[in-house]
Amino acid sequence: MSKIVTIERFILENQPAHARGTFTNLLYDIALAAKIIATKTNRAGLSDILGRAGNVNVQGEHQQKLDVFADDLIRRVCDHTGRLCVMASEEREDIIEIPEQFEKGSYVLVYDPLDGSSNIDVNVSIGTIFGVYRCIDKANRGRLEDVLQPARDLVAAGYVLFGASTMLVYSTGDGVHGFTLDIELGEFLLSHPHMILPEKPTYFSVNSAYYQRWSPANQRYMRWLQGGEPDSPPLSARYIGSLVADFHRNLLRGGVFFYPTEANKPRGKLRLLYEAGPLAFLIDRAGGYASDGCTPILDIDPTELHQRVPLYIGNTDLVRRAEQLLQEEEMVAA
Ligand code: P6P
Repeated sequence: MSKIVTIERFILENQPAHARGTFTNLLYDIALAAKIIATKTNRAGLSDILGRAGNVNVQGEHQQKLDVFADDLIRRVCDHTGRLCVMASEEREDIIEIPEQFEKGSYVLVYDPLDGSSNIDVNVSIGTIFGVYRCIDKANRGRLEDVLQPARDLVAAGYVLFGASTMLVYSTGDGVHGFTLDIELGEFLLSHPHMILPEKPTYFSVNSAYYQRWSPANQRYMRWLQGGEPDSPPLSARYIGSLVADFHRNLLRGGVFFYPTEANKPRGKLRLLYEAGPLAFLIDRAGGYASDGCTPILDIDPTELHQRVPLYIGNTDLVRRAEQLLQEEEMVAA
């Protein structure tokens, strides 16, 4: 029987000495928030928390009650600890400032509190995505400039997957590690140390219903993934419609997820700061690659909190193929 390692013990044993303390405690805070959200999510069908909260978020999407709960909970767990100087959430139009009465810390937390929320009512896996930066301007901590950083400057990123079991997967740069929540103990236990993307991919993930809206290059990419060309890889298709679930499965089995631009979505659908960026950090640490079709996601400088970005993420050679086809299309168009 392998030794039982809680996330707290793992963080303490694996965080470099200089990062122990505030940064380590911030990761605990995120794990605590994940446990609380998990209890609500697991009972979502029972505690009348399902259904719409009656209001619409900054994205113009109907907020589900669980969305509102998760967003508010993460803020309340993190805003008074003195570890953060500012936060940003998918559910809030502006940055989340640290209340005056609390000490400001040195880190920035960006998060999507409950991605895939349209799946809440149909009991399909949903997830939380988070990223942690250092504050840039120590003198004027807690401004938009501290939040708008490229994903390459993340000091940590991860996600919580609320599925058949609840998993927390994170990286501080040295490997990607997965923990599964033991609901009897109320502890996240190390279950997937040093997660590495399999060299041989298994799946491609995309909403193929939008095929007619794509550019010829993206349509050709889809046909290549479907085995339509001599050098096509042997893949199967899986699409859950919940980014964290699709990403997690591909991380374990190998593959590519993409959400390209469309005629009515010139920048795609997914957000750079708190969706594509943290996942790009993770896939990079697990041996894969993420691109907007032209530029590594890690190198894109955000200009707005909620800016969208096309996303191709997974095995490097699969993502590179998309870049090659899109580049050829660019050259033809030029
Ligand atoms: P579509 C969920 O709403 C989400 O933001 C991601 O979790 C998911 O990958 C994507 O949108 C699904 O979008 O257009 O395929 O329904």
